[in-house]
Amino acid sequence: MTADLFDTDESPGESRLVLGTGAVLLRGFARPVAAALHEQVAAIVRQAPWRHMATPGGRRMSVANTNCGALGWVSDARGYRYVPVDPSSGEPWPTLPAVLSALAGDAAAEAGFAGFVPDACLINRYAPGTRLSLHQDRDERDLHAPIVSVSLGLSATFLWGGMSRGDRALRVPLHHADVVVWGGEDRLRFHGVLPVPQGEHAEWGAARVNLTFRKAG
Ligand code: MD6
Ligand code: FE
Repeated sequence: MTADLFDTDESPGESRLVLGTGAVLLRGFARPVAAALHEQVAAIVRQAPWRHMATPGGRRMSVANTNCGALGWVSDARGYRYVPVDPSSGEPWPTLPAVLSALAGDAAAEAGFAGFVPDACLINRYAPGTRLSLHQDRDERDLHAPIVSVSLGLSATFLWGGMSRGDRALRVPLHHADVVVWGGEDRLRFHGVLPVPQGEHAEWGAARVNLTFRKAG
């Protein structure tokens, strides 16, 4: 299958693309709260600024990130894990704003995961040219909870792979305000992001920002 299959003009309004038994892309789902998300992310970044964490192998991650919520995802020489305190400041991560947790809960319910209450929101920022290589998300304690992923700013191509790293990956364009929810049988799918194309977004500038909501603890 090719990306072109999905790369249609679906506006106006929303549509959904089923990616698996436990995974769905909700096009434009975050649009009603997009301006509020921009304000809230700006406030979070004032408290817990963007940083480039070190990989366990000692390289600098090209994606910049920060967190909000009771737990934040960090990477360093000791590995990947969730911690309650921002290692850069020694302070707790900024609290998860209500507009963010409501969006995550609504999207999860829309995808069939009622009652999702995230305790962690990882916020990734991709400058043009930045990519995220194929990986699985398995640092969360409870792999039964889904993950809700909100794309903001510049568009990018999402790689939606299989259960093994070598499985062929589907290329799915993700645009501003798109939300992907996945859990269940699809929770451990390999996934990644191709290098983000150059561009300028009216609200977010030359960046793609991705929020992933998890139940980490
Ligand atoms: C991104 N997202 O879209 C990277 N992981 O920028 C992820 O790595 C991711 O979107 C788990 C669940 C949803 C995701
Ligand atoms: Fe991931």
